[in-house]
Amino acid sequence: VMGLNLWMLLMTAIYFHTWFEKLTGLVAAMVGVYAVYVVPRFVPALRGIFQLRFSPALANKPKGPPPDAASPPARKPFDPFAHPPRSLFVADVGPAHYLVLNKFAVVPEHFILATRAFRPQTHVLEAADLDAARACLGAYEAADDGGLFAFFNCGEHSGASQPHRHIQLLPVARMRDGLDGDSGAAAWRVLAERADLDEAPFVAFSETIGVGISSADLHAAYLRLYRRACRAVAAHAGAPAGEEAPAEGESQISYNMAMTRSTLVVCPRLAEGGAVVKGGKEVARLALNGTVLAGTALVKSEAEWEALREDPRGLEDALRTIGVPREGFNEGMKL
Ligand code: B4P
Repeated sequence: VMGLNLWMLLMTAIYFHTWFEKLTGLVAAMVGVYAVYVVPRFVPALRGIFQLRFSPALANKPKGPPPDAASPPARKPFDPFAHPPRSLFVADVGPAHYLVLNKFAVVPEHFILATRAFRPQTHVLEAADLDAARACLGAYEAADDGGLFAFFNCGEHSGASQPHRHIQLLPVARMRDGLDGDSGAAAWRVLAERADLDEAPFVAFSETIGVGISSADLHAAYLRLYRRACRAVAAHAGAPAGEEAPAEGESQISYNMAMTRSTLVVCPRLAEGGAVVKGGKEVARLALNGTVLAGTALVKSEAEWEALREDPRGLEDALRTIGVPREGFNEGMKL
């Protein structure tokens, strides 16, 4: 009887633990509990506001075991988008995609568009991926005036961590919430849509996409931008212009893509992070993903946070190293 009681106690504990985990995930996703502070910072190179978010809680986010080439992992790594819990599942989008709430949301209502069947995150996007993202942007805009910012991280230098293909969606109004004072909130705009994107310290390519753009035209615009990014990386490395990058299969470069209702942007990436230097010493590394194209960065350590608050030029220095440097880029380079 005692054995049975212990077994029931254990099962009850596992049951509640699982539910607790799901519930905390759901609550975190809905309210964005991971963002503790948000401050707008002036970045002179962009002549505007760049927001910095501080989330020390994320520094302790559970990580998988480090890859060990000598002994392959005993179990397949966990894929959060293979069988999402019902508490995070939002809705199907067409036959091949669905929406799931981000379990580690920094901005409230951050959600994710994942492929139903596994597709590699490192492959060139298909027309159906872009169509599904566009459908989300359109549906959201009809319900809320702020619109959505969609981003995609591809490759080892892009900030991506999950290999199952997914495009992330952030409500613009929620990104504006919490900015210091009315002036900060009023001044902040999604970088991908700003005219001074061309003045960012890194190179990014953009095209205007009309509301009624066809699926084929949208995919063609993406491929044009992706290929320009591939050529920029090759030119930066001093490599001769090779063959055009294929329209499918493994991406030739790391990049971030951003999509809004009016703009599509591809930013080639050469490094995931840039050094934050204080008093001539590197105090931290600022890691950046596709949210950089919204005009925001996430900081996880106190040292990084303090260094960047004291001297926002550290942010510019980091931005200069994550991609193909803007300085001198147009000189003698034919894209
Ligand atoms: P990836 O493309 O693979 O990587 P990422 O967005 O850079 O996030 P990463 O996982 O590296 O986490 P980080 O600490 O840098 O996207 C994977 C996505 O799946 C992430 O959104 C992740 O949270 C989500 N996910 C993982 N496990 C999940 C699960 N079990 N169920 C549901 N979703 C799951 O960043 C932490 C979070 O902060 C990320 O969401 C990131 O996108 C976001 N973030 C980073 N910079 C930000 C900024 N400036 N503003 C707002 N949010 C920001």
